Amino acid sequence: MTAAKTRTDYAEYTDCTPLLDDRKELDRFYDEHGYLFLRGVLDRALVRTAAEQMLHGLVSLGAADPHATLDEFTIDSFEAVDEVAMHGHIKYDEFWNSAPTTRLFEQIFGEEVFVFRSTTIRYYPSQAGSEDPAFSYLTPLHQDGFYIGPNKDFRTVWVPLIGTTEGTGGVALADGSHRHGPRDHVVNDSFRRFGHPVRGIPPHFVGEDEPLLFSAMEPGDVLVFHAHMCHKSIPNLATAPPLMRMSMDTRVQPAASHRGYNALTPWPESAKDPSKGIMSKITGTPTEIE
Ligand SMILES: O=C(O)CCC(=O)C(=O)O
Repeated sequence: MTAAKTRTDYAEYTDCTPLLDDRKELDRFYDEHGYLFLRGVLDRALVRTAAEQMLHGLVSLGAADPHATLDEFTIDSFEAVDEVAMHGHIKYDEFWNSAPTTRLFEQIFGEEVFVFRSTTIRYYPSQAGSEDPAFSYLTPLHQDGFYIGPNKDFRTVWVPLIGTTEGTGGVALADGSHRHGPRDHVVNDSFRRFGHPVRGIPPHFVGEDEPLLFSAMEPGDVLVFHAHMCHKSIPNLATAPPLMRMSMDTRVQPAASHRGYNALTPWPESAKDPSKGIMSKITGTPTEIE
């Protein structure tokens, strides 16, 4: 069995901000490494608004103290909060499709883009002091392209709403792992979506030459990665202070590309539709419930 990695085992993401105005170098880095880490490029006021909307949602649903502030608040449990109701509080489509965000996405892609209607919102409290930590909502190693399609020319866009630290965790990327294309995913009972076990990549399927990367991020930073990038959640085990991890992620693709189920279906709609198998909720491919 492979031992769990400690935080210090992660190398840092490379800061690609200086490449943003250099089309050739930006594309060269993305082709080689499968990601772009850009610092301070999103409109901070818009990020702050989304963070406040998330806090407001948590207060409205009784999960956070009404006097809470973004700098110090926490909640008891991610799973106890009604995730579908939370989606009604966060105006992420306005955020993703705002003029400054669109300009940035077009600069990254070098062409007009379409932002998926499905966004995942994450408000994870620290489980550092918990006697029985439950992380089944976190993602094991996987490629978004395994779940999402049919076209694989989308990129995942991952945005922290408040600062992330080594303690609060976030997302770890296996550097350059997109270059080998799709990998086998096996059923993993500790990874559940909509209450069902779903597939992930066993850690030994990722090579020594694909080191896991992770860096703390600030509001305004963005991480963009390839549909075949192997990546996984890093749990929130923050102490002193036990800060929340608050982030959201969506997928963005060239405007002219085919639009699959995930591109066109808001998350709450797919989560509520009992007629679809778990895979079709995520991918739009009508396969069996696992
Ligand atoms: O934010 C996380 O914990 C994981 C993100 C992820 O797996 C994804 O964006 O596909």
